[in-house]
Amino acid sequence: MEDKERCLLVAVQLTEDENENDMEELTELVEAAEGEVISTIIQNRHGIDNRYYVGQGKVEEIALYVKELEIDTVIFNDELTGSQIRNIEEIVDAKVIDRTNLILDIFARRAFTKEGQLQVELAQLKYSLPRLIGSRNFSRLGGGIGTRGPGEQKLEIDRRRIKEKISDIQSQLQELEKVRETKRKKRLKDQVPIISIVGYTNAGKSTLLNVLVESQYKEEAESKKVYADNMLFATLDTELRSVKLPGGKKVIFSDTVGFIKKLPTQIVEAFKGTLEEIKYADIIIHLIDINDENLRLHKETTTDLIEKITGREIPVITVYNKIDKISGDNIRTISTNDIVYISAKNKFNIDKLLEAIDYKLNGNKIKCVLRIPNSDLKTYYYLYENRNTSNEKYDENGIIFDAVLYENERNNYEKYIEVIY
Ligand SMILES: Nc1nc2c(ncn2[C@@H]2O[C@H](COP(=O)(O)OP(=O)(O)OP(=O)(O)O)[C@@H](O)[C@H]2O)c(=O)[nH]1
Ligand SMILES: [Mg+2]
Repeated sequence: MEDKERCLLVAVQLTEDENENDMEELTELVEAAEGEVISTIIQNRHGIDNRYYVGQGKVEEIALYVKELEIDTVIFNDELTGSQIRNIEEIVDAKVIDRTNLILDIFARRAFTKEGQLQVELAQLKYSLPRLIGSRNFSRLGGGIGTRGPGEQKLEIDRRRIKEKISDIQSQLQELEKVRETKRKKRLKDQVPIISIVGYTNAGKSTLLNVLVESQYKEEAESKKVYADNMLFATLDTELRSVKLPGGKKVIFSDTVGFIKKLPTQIVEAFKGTLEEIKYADIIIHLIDINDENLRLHKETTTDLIEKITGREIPVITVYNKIDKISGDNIRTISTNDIVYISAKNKFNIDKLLEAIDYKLNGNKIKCVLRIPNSDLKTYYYLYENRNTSNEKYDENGIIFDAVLYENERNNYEKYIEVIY
């Protein structure tokens, strides 16, 4: 097995910052990029140093650490300018990358679709463009974290070629966007509501989608599952799955790329198409890991990004996940139609969540017995496909069955209703 890249993490702690938590997240990011964190340096400062990000003395200290601990890569917790990278590399004998670079690297590893790969490449090119001039070390980077992906050799070509490449990718992405647009229009025409599962990375979005798929598709369930794993940014592409609500109406659930604090602007721009899918949601499920130590901060990050991306008010259901990991008395877990507590892993309260969505979209339901004459069997077939029906019995006049109707459509079926429970 190949040895893991030995990484040293560096952050500046501004006054009253929550930087220690940041370092945990940066460590997880390094792990997602298959590197190993050897040590961590945090410097308390009032501001960021223009030349070195940390103070010059600190850079010299870093250089010593690098020698002593045989560090391959020094990773800074903020985005560095080209000249900061250059200045640090003059003192430190290791590859120097920043948080954005690291996230881009993880994205490059996880992009499997054509669109995902193009988006990552676009983000990488946009990141490298302002950092090209005078950077002596791009060719020295060799390989490893921060140099991988579709854009890797392109760092050496000149600005003009990069700009050409950027516009080429942008037009390819526009073509793909048209395909997406066509599909979206069809969904709108079919009036199938979209429920977008949104949340911080690793909250359990893909696991939730898989549980929904499992509950509804029998033999085909395996083939419809998406990738879920305990790592940051397991998902990069948007996946859509059709699911029936308790009343029988169909909706489409979407699972997409997770959010993170300081999500690089290059990523937000390049993944615009993917992220903007949530703009068309009828309901957003904001999924939160209830055990998250930085729950409040991560919740705010997600809420801010949702607002930024959608630019309009979309009903949100806040869903706390992984409640199997907390002991029973620690938390009030009374679910409502706005807040639902679930365990995607243990399939707990998934029915509650579906009920909440059904209620928000369609209102109250009534259970009734319907009698439909032979002359209007098409109404029965419609209900069979689009509502929950059961206990069908036929006689010479027609069909009698149990059905779930939505209160707001009761008038349409009034003449067929025999009993209301
Ligand atoms: N204990 C527990 N673990 C869960 C639950 N739901 C998800 N997980 C675990 O959390 C990890 C992340 O799950 P994912 O579904 O990949 O998370 P995600 O939100 O899709 O993450 P990204 O795609 O990386 O943004 C996996 O190891 C899951 O098994 C849960 O209800 N309880
Ligand atoms: Mg996922």
